[in-house]
Amino acid sequence: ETAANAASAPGVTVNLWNWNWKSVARECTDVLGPAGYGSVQVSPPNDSMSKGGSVWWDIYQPARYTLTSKFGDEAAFKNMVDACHAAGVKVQVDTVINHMTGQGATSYGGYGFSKYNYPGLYSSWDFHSPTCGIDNADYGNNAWRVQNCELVSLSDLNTGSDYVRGQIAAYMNKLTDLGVDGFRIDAAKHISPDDLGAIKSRLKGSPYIHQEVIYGQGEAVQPSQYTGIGDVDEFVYGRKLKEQFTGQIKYLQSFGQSWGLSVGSDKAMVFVDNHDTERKDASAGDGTLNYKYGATYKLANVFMLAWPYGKPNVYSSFTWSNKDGGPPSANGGFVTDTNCSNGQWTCFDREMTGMVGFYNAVQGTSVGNWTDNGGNLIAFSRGDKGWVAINNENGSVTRTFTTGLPAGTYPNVAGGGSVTVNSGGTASVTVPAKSAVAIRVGTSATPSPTVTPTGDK
Ligand code: LM2
Ligand code: CA
Repeated sequence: ETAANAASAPGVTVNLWNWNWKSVARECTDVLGPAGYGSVQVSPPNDSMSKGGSVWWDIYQPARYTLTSKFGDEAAFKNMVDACHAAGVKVQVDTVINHMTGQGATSYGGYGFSKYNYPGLYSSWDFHSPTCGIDNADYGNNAWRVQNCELVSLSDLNTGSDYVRGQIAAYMNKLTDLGVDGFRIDAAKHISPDDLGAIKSRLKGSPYIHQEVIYGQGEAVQPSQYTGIGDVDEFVYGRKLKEQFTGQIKYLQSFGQSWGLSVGSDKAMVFVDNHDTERKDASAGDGTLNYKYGATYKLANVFMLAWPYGKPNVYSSFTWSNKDGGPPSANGGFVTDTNCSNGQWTCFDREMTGMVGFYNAVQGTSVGNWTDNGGNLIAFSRGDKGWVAINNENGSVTRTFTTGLPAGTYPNVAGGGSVTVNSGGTASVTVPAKSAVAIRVGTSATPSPTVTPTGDK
């Protein structure tokens, strides 16, 4: 990282996917800032095609760059950015710049458009033409078609054009002016690195950039082609964690780029799941764990925040049974406030707050004291700053572990209870089934309450 870039280093990112701006603001103040999350990633804030609340994916069909989305208007967006900054949390925006709509005629902001015609913004000549559709076979052998033809019939912007680059950069610079610190580039695989580099060169400041370039073995477009522009969303990471956490996690001792990850640790944004992968069939090779895996999902996230690889991105969104179904909404699809107690939202960010503190405390250390039980229990330390045990077994495990931490009593930041480390750095710990114990410096355990016998009644 250059000195200029260091200012926008994201820390632990949390993807509050499909949360409205008011709810993101409140979460920054009440939860994310106090927990030490470095940044929040929010959904596309621009005006989009509207399916009236029936689906989530209308937000991936931009109608124009005005900030009138189903998540709130520009004033609400600005309030959110300010609230997050006041809480010490940076803001990353999901930007959809490869394409416009493939269908629809009305937007959340009440703007009229048709495919290839967005009054005041783009007309038919701003799109790649003659038009073509990306075929599955193209991914294997034709980078040009992957980047110049239409992805699922979405009108493909001619990102080689000076005018189009100017409009996209103006949109992103407007976000920067509103205080935004970084961008996820949606469908980056479908924009040539040359075009994306040219757009980046027009951006103000030095925003943090991570690009959605989904790795596929032997494909014509590879994530490594984009690392000169910024970080890449590392899709192999979540696929591998799913394999291990539904198998034997002892193998994770050697987890790293040699496992076939598509980019190096310093270029990777990593995640257990995102909105696309959580919806893949459980049997799909490119699917991941998701919130429906319960304790196993949580353990994989504990591992992500404890193991030094890439920049972690925790995912927190709404619960679903229908893969297309939209988030809780009212009045024609406007997303309603996140409610963490009605079962409609996962609020998973709240389950990881202790591990965010762990991540922050162990930066700059390496893994030591690895141990496993030959199966589904692993433990390791991070220098003399933190130690974690992850028990993916169906039964509890009790052992004496070498933690590497100074003697003391530490609260378990991955769950409840506390651990007492003796002067030799060892501790006898019982790790319950499907749970984790994580301790770190900089915390102090509340002394165990003195148990007062109540006597017989
Ligand atoms: C992405 N990354 O590259 C997003 O992460 C992903 O969620 C988006 O697809 C995709 N690229 C385009 O931004 C989603 C969704 C698609 C949906 C599109 C556009 O997974 O199913 O496509 O958004 O809304 C839908 C229909 C599809 C139709 C298309 C265009 O499902 O059948 O294609 O709209 O009308 C004819
Ligand atoms: Ca394209």
